[in-house]
Amino acid sequence: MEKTQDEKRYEHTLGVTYTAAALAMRYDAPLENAELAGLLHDCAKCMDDNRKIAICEKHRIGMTELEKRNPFLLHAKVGSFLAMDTYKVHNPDIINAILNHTTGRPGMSLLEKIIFVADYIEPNRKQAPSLAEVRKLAFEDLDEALLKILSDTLEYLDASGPEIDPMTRKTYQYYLAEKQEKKREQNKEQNKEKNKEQQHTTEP
Ligand code: DGI
Ligand code: FE
Ligand code: FE
Repeated sequence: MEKTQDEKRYEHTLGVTYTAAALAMRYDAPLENAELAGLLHDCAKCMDDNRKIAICEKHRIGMTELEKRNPFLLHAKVGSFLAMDTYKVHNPDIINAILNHTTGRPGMSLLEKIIFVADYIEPNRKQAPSLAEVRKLAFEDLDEALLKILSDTLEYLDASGPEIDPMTRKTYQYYLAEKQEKKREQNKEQNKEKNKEQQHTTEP
């Protein structure tokens, strides 16, 4: 990575690698997979836009019109291809973590979530709003951190004007719905417990 990335991007890459390792320790994910996915996640980031498009065309990697208009989004797709083709990584979970690290996707694996979150909170990041809060949250509740990152990112994109990949919204909606569903289940359980207690106290 040192050879294919500028200094700042390489620092970011190392930051994501050890932050992903720390999160893997916290959430019991395979450490080496987290480190390797972190190291490779932006391997196509410093590549010229035309080159990213050319790689997609040559290897028949599908591009949406939105991706063609915003080729930086392709660094995730091209990165996952290079991880297999150049770096000979074939673990599908690692490949997916690289592929989905920018927009996320509904139903992410633990490793995908770890890379997505580590990418946002690693120590060299300075600008995102609520960074201190998200950093703390990441080690308390990974899904809450994921949701907060998605909502902050969408808010920032909505305010600053670039085109939004439908997948970014879809991911946010999915995890918001998942949280609401969890809450409903919890309330149901609590009500059941309450009813039981009431029955006990009203029994003769
Ligand atoms: O490659 P990195 O900078 O380390 O991080 P990344 O791959 O997560 O890209 C971060 C940027 O991507 C951030 O500025 C928000 C932006 N982004 C995320 N989803 C979308 C998006 N940009 C556009 N235009 N559309 C999206 O849907
Ligand atoms: Fe990236
Ligand atoms: Fe990154």
